[in-house]
Amino acid sequence: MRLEKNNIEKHNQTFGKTHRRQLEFLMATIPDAEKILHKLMAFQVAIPSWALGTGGTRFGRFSGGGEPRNLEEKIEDIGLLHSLNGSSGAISLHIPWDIPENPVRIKNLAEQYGIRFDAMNSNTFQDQPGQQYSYKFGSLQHVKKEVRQQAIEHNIEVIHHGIALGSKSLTIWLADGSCFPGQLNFREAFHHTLQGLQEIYSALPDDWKILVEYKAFEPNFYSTTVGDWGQSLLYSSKLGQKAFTLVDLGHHLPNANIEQIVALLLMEGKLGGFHFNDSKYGDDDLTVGSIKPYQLFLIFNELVEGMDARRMDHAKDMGWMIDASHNVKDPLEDLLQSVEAILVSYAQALLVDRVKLRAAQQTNDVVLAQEILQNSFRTDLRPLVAESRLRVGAALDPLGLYRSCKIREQLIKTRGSKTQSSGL
Ligand code: RM4
Ligand code: MN
Ligand code: MN
Repeated sequence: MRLEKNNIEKHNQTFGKTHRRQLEFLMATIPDAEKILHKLMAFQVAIPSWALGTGGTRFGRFSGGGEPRNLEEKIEDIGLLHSLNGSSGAISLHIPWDIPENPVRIKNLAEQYGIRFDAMNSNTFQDQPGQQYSYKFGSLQHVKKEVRQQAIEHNIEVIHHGIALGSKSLTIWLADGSCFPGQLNFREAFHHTLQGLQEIYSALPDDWKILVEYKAFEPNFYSTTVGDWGQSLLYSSKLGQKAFTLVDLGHHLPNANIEQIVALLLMEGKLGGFHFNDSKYGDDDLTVGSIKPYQLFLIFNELVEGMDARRMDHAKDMGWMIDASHNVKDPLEDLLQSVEAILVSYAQALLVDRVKLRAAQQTNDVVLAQEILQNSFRTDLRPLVAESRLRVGAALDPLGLYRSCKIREQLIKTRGSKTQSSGL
């Protein structure tokens, strides 16, 4: 289904007066408000094709109704999100969960919704029907050459799917590792993995990037072969200029200082992509900003600072994606909340007075430095984010409009109450 333009216009008219009152104050008190607005309008966050249905844990999955049954319906759902918030104009595909059987048709369909293809994701963490060798003991790290070769070929096939769709990057997340001491020779596992990545790298078109994602644990619980940002940086440095590290917020050990990791990776020119989610414990994949919004702001603060230092384009020079699992919420509502949290934190980071912060740092004024950061974090910039939506023709209150239009009910009517999407 599509959201009619006049539905959005009516909604924006109804809430326009209150919005203008709230906005006026911000515009009058923030000198750079217009600049921030333009950056917000340009910012797009990719939606993963595997997160449009209900997710689950290994204990169960409680599917909702109206889930997309194929790639076309997933694109339709992202189209809905994008028309509501104007910031979800990209999709990230996981192969083989979402193989585009007819890439030309899929590409055209996405274009109709204003959606482009962000990073492609390979999958060597599950065995697929008909697959010759098992990944039970890893893929690129595997002790057997034929298993490694199969994983390499899969990744090259994913690159080819991506080329047909106009994607420009490949994200590799490996579940490789070991569950028990003694199971693996760490150096050998590293070398096999590096060799595999090098072969994949050599199949990469010149204008592509390869993003090496790390994760501390799960599904392996003793060691992970790309376990942290140091290991990922080692691989991406050895691979070359087209290789970067990808940070997924849920992939660290508890209390890791992710903002510092981000700052140093940017300093090295090696941060290429980002997966947003939130967590209390590990890779919980909860709604962005739902547990630790201050940490999200601090991370954005370093992203803005570090990208500006390298004169990077915030919207174009990084792969931004949500990587969450929606186990108890309507996936589309959850995604709307996540995108909102991302934009609010981004706006707050743009608000930080960098000149004053630098002066406070240089005089060791710890108190003032904290005040500067917290002043930005505690400023309610939601009206500015809403204004950026208004200016691109999206809704002032995407979640409110989603509910008042009864979108989920309509999706259930057309797709049925017992559908299940491919994905996690
Ligand atoms: C992993 C990781 C990857 C994602 C898979 C589904 O934990 O976050 O990015 O593709 O989950
Ligand atoms: Mn991820
Ligand atoms: Mn994850």
